[in-house]
Amino acid sequence: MAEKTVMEKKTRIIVKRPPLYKVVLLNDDYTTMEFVVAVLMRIFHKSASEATQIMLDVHQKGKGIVGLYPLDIARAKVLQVEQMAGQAGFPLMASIEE
Ligand code: TYC
Repeated sequence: MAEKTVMEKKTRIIVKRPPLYKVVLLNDDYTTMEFVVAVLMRIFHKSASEATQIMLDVHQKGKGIVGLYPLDIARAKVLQVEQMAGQAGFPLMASIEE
């Protein structure tokens, strides 16, 4: 029996990376340095030394980039920071920049 000829259309799959947004941590006068380091380790998976460096940078400059994430992840991180800070009674804030 003759083999069937199957014409297959080639499909080109384009995988687009989502745009990334900066999660920025803001300095304040009340949150303890120790707590900021704990937030950076817990929520942003930084090592103790990375977290300490970022915290000191934010403390000195007023704000600093913590990481780059797709928008939904960035929003979730900001909420987690505010939730963890609120529970501990600190005014620590984070924001998102393009
Ligand atoms: N400025 C705070 C202090 O002197 C420490 C601090 C650092 C707070 C970074 C917030 O994002 C921050 N205790």
